[in-house]
Amino acid sequence: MVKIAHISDTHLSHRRIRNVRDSWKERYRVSWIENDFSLAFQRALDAAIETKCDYLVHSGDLFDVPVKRNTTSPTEYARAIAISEIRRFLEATNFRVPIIIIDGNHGTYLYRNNSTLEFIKSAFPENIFIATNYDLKRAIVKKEPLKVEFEEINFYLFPYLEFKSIPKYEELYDTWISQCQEPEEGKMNVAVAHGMFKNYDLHERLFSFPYDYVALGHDHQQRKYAPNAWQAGSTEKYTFAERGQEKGILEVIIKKEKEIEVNPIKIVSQREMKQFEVELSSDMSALTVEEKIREIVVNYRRNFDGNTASRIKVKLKGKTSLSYWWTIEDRLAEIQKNVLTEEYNILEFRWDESELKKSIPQSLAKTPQMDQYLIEDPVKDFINYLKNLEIDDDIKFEQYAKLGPEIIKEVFSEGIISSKEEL
Ligand SMILES: [Mn+2]
Repeated sequence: MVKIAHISDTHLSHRRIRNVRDSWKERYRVSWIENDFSLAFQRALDAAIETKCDYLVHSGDLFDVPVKRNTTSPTEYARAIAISEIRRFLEATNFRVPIIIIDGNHGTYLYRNNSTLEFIKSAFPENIFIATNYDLKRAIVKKEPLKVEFEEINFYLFPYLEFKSIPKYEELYDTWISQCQEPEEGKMNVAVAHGMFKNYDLHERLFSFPYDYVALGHDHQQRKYAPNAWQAGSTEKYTFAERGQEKGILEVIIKKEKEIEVNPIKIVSQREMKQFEVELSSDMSALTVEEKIREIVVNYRRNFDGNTASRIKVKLKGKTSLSYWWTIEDRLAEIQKNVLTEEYNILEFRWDESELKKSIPQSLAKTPQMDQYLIEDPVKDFINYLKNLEIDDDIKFEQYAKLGPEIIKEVFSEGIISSKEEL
């Protein structure tokens, strides 16, 4: 029997800049939200110690940054927490538990050949085994496996890869998995991967092999993907979409007769993350809307305390007119300014108007609307949209027709995410 503690998406060094109170837990050192993620990491490792596991697996996004083109490095505070917490884990387990960590889409300089996992590895070279995005690319090119082998168990590693971005990539990746990542007979075999089907960054091929367990990361909701595959979920709420989710880690027991047992272990955060819905109608004045929102925030009117302050989102629904909306937006900005002060126990205040329908005056409504297009085939739709605009200048038309699709491809290459917040 082998016991694995599976944790994921700890996003250390996660910071929010917009819509949050400019307040620090320790001035110029660590902000409150960043501290939440540090505490969650600490709790996750506490839970892992409790399981008395034989191996600790982290399935990606240990650090929140760098991400995509944002090459910001993790904060020094987050780096120190990572090292000191891992040391604490190793000491508590007498340096007997190997730690396996893979790169996600966060914490890695995707366009450079570096990962933040490298300094973690160099701090504990005997105990930590990593696989970076770069290691994966190299393994694919050299047609070599990417795995860590122990006497009784092999770990096959699948750091994050956007294999769908180029058809050739997908083919190469598929071939590589089939040829290099096959489980070994007579041993226990575990795959560790960062990706989810919804985003097309998790390869089906992984599920064609009889791995005893597939430790998944990237999906912040803890859940079972297949009888032998689980997403551990994030350790702290990252977006408001996660406000109702239970966070935690997984204890995975693999038995000789190839039967697995997966036990979720909860991690509880002290921070409240709450969403309020406000329904608007076309005849509702900005003043009425303001009053409705003031009725919500008044319940938080007490001295600010960073340990217990809430993260609040107001979701606006229904209808309004565009001219009302401009005033409402001004009011919202005013309310935000008011509540992110010492007088309210609010850490974050934001609003979301993505589901609010704003009607525009007839005079402005003559031209076709961009949002009626870009649905089926964004590039083709864009050309149709251009035609409908009846642009007289041929040169301009050609320029738009050339530039537009390039921009669309760039924007949509990341996939369309319904919420404005990103994972
Ligand atoms: Mn991720």
